[in-house]
Amino acid sequence: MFEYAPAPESRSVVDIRPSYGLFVDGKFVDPSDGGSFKSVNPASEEVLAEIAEAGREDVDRAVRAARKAYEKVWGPMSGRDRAKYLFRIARIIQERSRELAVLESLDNGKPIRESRDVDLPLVAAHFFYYAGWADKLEHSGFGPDPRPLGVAAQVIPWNFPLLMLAWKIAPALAAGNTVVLKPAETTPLTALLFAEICQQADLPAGVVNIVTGAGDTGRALVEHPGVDKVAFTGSTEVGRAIARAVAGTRKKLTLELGGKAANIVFDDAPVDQAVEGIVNGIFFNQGHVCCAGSRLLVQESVADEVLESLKRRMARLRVGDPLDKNTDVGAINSAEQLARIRELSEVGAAEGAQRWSPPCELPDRGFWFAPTIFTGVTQAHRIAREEIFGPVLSVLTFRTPAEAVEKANNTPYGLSAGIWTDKGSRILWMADRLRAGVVWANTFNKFDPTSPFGGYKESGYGREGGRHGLEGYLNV
Ligand code: TXE
Repeated sequence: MFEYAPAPESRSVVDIRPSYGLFVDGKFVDPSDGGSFKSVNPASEEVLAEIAEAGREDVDRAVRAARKAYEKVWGPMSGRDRAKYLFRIARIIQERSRELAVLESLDNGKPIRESRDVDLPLVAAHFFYYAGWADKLEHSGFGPDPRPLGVAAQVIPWNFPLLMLAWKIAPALAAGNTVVLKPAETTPLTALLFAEICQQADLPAGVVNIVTGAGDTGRALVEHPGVDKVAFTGSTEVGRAIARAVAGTRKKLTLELGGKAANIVFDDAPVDQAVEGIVNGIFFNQGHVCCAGSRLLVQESVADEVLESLKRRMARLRVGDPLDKNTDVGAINSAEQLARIRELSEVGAAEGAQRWSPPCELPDRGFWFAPTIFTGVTQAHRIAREEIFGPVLSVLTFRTPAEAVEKANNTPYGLSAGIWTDKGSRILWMADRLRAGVVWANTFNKFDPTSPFGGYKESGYGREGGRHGLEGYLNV
């Protein structure tokens, strides 16, 4: 057992205020009914700040501010001027990336190595990338006069708080829309720091509005009649509720929902490389990843070898203090998510799969779950079908490529898949048949602002990233 005490040097780079208001029309304001909630560090259960809870009246104020900014300033502005603001935001993000990374790790629980080396560079890259589009929309195959949609309502989850914000806000602004964004209730802090960055960049008031709160705030936002576009990333269940709320209105909708990706290892794959890919696929960000490789499909002839090597590798994973640069697996984001992971893990054991975790000391405070694998899993098991959204891998085997395809596609989801093989022709054969929005070959969890991302089936619809991501915010 160890007492979680964040390294003082890292902690001091962020200046967390005791309380935060809502960011509406360029200013931090108090919520109309004074409601608030707490944001907690999941690694220590320490309260980080008191956060304003937006009610319907506050959401209305934010949507009106976004409408006014859209009609008076941002909509009529030239793409070239919009680009200047986006480039300025991108540069400030780079300049303040250490602060943003530490704050993200404190609020979310993810290892600093990931927030510093993965999330933050990608956040800046998205703003740079979409800044480059803002003055080129007329010359890029969108037709003669592509127009923004208007006011975008954006609701995001807690697993990549700032990166999901960037995926949503950067293309929306580049295309000329204004936004009201609601971060997840467990991870509002980097969105609020982003609001300060908008002020620092002199972004015109009302172009970006941040309303904090839980599901009721999100519901008020997506149901608001002044909204032209709804973009949501989160659970399939809430995605369905949002699709129902938006049906029959003029609002356009993009949904990025859950996943249950197969990471498929063939017998000709280099074992060490595949094992790194399996570990990255499921233990990156504690498995709180919609495209996590949460089902390992391993060819029967190499299953024992791959599993032995995987267990040896897992025994070397360091679980603990998210601010320690040596940490591989951080804290689970919330008590609720930990309860969900524990419940499904118990179901897996009760249904007869064999559970294994490396010996691993977990801190006594905070929310933690040891990296876990289940072997002997069949397709009927719930842990093979349901999204666990934690550091838990379900292992299945296959004999032929056709069987691998059949098993990989046997899921209501279709967000991503991975293939590990030495044969190029097999990669193409598999990729043609896998019903997943992203298929990685001999790598996993690779993201780039130039690539569209999104799902088949219950993983949602619409694409984010690349030029396709802009289409979701344009009338062409
Ligand atoms: O998600 P929610 P939760 C999956 C994952 C996880 C499960 C539950 O399996 O275990 O969902 O997580 C807002 N109208 N994913 O409960 O509730 C909410 O405030 C409008 C996968 O945290 O979907 C938050 O901002 N908004 C996923 C956001 O929706 C509503 C990422 C997501 O929360 C709302 C997260 C409503 N009625 C969870 N209810 C992924 N695809 O990456 C809630 N919200």
